[in-house]
Amino acid sequence: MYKSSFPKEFPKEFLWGGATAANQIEGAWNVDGKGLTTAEVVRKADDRKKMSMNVVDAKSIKEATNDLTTVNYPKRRGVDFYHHYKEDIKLFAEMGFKVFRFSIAWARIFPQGDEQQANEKGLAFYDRVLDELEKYNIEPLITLSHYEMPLALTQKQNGWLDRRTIADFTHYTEVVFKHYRGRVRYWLSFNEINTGTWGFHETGVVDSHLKKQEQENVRYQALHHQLVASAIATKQLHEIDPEAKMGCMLARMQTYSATCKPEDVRAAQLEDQKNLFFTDVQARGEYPEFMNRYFSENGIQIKMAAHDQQVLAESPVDFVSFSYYMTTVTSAIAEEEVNGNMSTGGRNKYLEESDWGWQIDPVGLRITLNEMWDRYRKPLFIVENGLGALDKLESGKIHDDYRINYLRKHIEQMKQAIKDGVQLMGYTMWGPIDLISFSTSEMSKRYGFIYVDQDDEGNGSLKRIKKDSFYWYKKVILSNGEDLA
Ligand code: BGP
Repeated sequence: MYKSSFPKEFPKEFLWGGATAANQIEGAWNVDGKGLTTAEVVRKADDRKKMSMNVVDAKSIKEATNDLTTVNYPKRRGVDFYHHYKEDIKLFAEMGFKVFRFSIAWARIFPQGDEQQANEKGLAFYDRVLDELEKYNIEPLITLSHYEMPLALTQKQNGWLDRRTIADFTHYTEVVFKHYRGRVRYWLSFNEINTGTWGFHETGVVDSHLKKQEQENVRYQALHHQLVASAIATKQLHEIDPEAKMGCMLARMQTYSATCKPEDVRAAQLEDQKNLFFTDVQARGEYPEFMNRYFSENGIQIKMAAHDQQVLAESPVDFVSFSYYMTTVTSAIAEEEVNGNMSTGGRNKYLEESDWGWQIDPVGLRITLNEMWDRYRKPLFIVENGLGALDKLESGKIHDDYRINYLRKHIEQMKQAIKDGVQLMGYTMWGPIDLISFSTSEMSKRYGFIYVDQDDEGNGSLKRIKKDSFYWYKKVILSNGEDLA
């Protein structure tokens, strides 16, 4: 009889851990030579249920650069990981982390983005972080660009819209690959690259004055430059550190069809294709035909250099990573919209929502994993998933059963997907320590196993407190995903 060789449980070497980003945890925005970043000029949201990420223009940047406080710009203060990293990594180690995902702030290494000489103090900070991780045998997973870049590059050349940014970025990547050679096995190029279709926070391009179609054109152009830069970085990494692996990173958002009407199913398929397009390029090395068609039918013209297609084809990524928070629904006719981390979409009446209106869909994770595995046949890595919630401190404790429930249900579905034959490398839940929210820059939207005493205005002792979920995740890791009770 035929016997399956696929594992029935989490593989022994499965990488359990947590994920963060420099601009949401580090703080220390103006010390040790660091330059100002694009994330640090985005004001916190006035309405916490709305995105604050796309209201940046020349005027707001000017206002931000004249304001040297952190009150309106919370990503400047983060949760001061810059000075608490030893304590925080010790807590991650206590939970048994096998991997810690964090990003390097490009502007710590190259404050203006285009210097020849790197800022030694910036390189030294991440050396200290790596020393600490090595002490506890925690594998680093580093994102090269997580929703920020040196602001100077926006001011000088409008961020990724300018082709010169490719050279600036690949100078930075060459320097960090050489400097950290042998110490980092897993790298990611651009965080949630697809969200560049939503503008400034990912591309560093000021385009709010443009009409919609022109904006779309500009964004896909900037993203083309990132796709090329990502392929060049992959090639560099393989040459500089042959043991190391490069992954791409997508905000994966499966789109369901609102009905079984074929027109609706087709509308959902197109949404899905537009989402997967980025991973198609990064994992398969070429622009898919459906996207070329979409560009030509929508008046989008992407300028490519003669050798770009070859560069993309030469260096596909080694593994495919993605964030997973929700699924959406679409139909040929627009429906009621709900919130989400990158886009809005139709409401799914079968699903519950988080306090921020994000639809919770654990089974969707199994579907996503199966589809991604079928499409790419490259190892998958879930590098973000989690629940942003309002936590209450009660006599020094946080009883966050809602978070445990959310994570448990998603991990159960991961296990199902592994049994379906999906090759899954690891899972880094988002925000193992409370941090500044990406979309609203508030502190009260908390994801962590570890509570940080800081409010939305930045008041608080920054004391770290273990939540109930801290002890739960420790058990999950210790039992390699078997004990989810
Ligand atoms: C992803 C981003 C993260 C992040 C997370 C949660 O889109 O990669 O940086 O913060 O979503 O989003 P939020 O902080 O807005 O709740």
